[in-house]
Amino acid sequence: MSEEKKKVDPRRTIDPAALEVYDKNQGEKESAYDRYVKMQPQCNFGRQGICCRICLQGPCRITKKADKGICGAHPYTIVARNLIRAITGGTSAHADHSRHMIYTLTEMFEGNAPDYSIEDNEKLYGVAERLGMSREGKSDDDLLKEVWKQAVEDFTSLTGDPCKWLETTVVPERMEKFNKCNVVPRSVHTSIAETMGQTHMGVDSDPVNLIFQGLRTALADYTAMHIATDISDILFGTPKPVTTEANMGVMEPEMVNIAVHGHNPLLSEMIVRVAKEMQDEAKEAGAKGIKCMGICCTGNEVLMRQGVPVLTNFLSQELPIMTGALDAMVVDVQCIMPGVQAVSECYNTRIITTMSHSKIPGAYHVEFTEEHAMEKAREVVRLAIEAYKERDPGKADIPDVKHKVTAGFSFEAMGELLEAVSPGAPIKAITDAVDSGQLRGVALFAGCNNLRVMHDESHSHIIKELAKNNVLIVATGCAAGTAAKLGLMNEDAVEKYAGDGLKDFINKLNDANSDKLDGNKLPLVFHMGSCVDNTRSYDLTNALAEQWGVDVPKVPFVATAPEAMSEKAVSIGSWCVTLGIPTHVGVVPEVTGSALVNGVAMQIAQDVYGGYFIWEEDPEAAVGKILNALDERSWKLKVHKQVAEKFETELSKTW
Ligand code: BF8
Ligand code: SF4
Repeated sequence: MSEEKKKVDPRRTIDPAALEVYDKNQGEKESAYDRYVKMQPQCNFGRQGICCRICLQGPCRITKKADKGICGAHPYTIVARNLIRAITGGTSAHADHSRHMIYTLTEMFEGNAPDYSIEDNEKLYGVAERLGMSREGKSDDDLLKEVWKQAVEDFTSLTGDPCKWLETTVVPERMEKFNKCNVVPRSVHTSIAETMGQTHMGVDSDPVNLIFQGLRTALADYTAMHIATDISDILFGTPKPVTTEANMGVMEPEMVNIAVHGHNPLLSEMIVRVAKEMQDEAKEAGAKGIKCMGICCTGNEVLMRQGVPVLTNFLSQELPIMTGALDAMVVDVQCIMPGVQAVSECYNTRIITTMSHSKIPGAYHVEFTEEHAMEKAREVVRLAIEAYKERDPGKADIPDVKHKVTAGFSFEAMGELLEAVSPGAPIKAITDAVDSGQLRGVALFAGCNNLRVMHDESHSHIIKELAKNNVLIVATGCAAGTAAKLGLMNEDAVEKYAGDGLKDFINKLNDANSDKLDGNKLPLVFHMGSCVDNTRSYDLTNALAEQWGVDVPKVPFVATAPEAMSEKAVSIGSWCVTLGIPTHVGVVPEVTGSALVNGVAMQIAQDVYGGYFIWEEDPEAAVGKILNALDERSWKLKVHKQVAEKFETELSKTW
């Protein structure tokens, strides 16, 4: 290959705002786009998962000459261990987030978190009821304490009892399957510790046993995520439809612009609240006011509950700083590129870290505490106002790109919308539409951005094509970020991209719900929240299974992570498969070095759990494979229903 051909173009995005900022700064300030090019070519051993660094004799790389590690580990052991350690990394990150939510409740009960309280009693009642707790004779605080106790138990138990959050959110057939396959997690922390122990040098070398432990850990991940979402809703409110805007054009040259970035809503919720109170302080500093906006999943959290505009998603997180108009970027945990600090030093942006275990050298640090949450939030906003005073107004150059966004579709909000067209059995609105052929199924867009593929392109292409083919689309995380930034999360996109069936389905919902939408209409892509909220979409899948009276592997529901990047995406994908969902990943993970492990992911998983992975990097080909997966399920469902009717028997439980 000639040198010329090997060159990678760093303009690896289709986001017009990102491209504009990148082009204006090219060569001067480095971003991930440039670093990706410098990193080429990347190591193929790592890419295939056949590099082992688990003990200090390594790295052991599998080659034709050396077909086993120094200890004798086969490639299948090395690949399986690497894979399940990635699942454990993701689970640990979600557990970190979820544990923080639980810890905040602990502090509340002890009177050490005065700024937090129960915001959504109905959600508390719903969660308690699901967990089998009676409300009788209990105050809300008592009930919350009981929920908290169960959450602590699900996190720490050493006994064989299944995690309650898992057991109570899946159809019984799934639990039977998990019990049979011995993948029921004892608790979140136990699963993490078990996997690290099991993958230590010289412990488990059986790839299937290792993978099953990985799946147990993935189910622990699901448990931790569901707990995090439930507690967030109880403390901050369950999202309802809300309309705002997205992409870098949401910054305003004469405002104090603050981006909240990361994942944890505990501080960002407070920042958004105090920013509303501190408008006068900003005005005294010469600004017109304060504008908060979000990046990554902290952004999704405050978008869903407070209608805070979306600034950008993961891959372009350094670029808003390069506009010269961003006064502060407040970060908590996860998916924060250390690179933001170096860029901020060329401008007037203050990077403010807020968590004791997530610091960046050179950044400001305002340590968040539950006890002084509002006070800390004020401190952060004040730093942003100070930065605004020093900003050179002539240098702010904001791309004129933004789109209307309607978000806020929690499982409960979806239920309310559907209830209006199908009273008493809301989910039937979807199952009927699939049964009649109006909808071809449901697809969840989840996951990140990854420079291995063009930023935002796979998301946007697959969304448009599935919509054209009448697939109902829900989204979370940075996939939802793409849809928001590129104008796919509003009513105009329905007109432009939806096939006739999907259009009719959405319009029927619009007509029945006009009172709830503040004069707006429903979007093409329904935003279900941050990555941790992927469990909301599983609640939807589970409700579909219950409505049809089948196990999840018969439900025409597909998950897709076209631009997956993080270990969290690996753990989410793994629980999706274990819970029975076909899961497309648009960036082939590091498993191809073992035909056995790859085969388990793509085929054996289907035989055992009903869910399976589809690796497909080409977005066009991915559309075909996703539609096939949906069609196969709808067809089987129809055939099984016809057989049950004809012979007056129960609906077959197999898939
Ligand atoms: O948890 S989608 S890049 S921000 S990991 Fe990260 Fe991926 Fe974005 Fe949210 Ni999820
Ligand atoms: Fe090599 Fe085995 Fe050590 Fe891995 S555990 S680095 S394969 S010797």
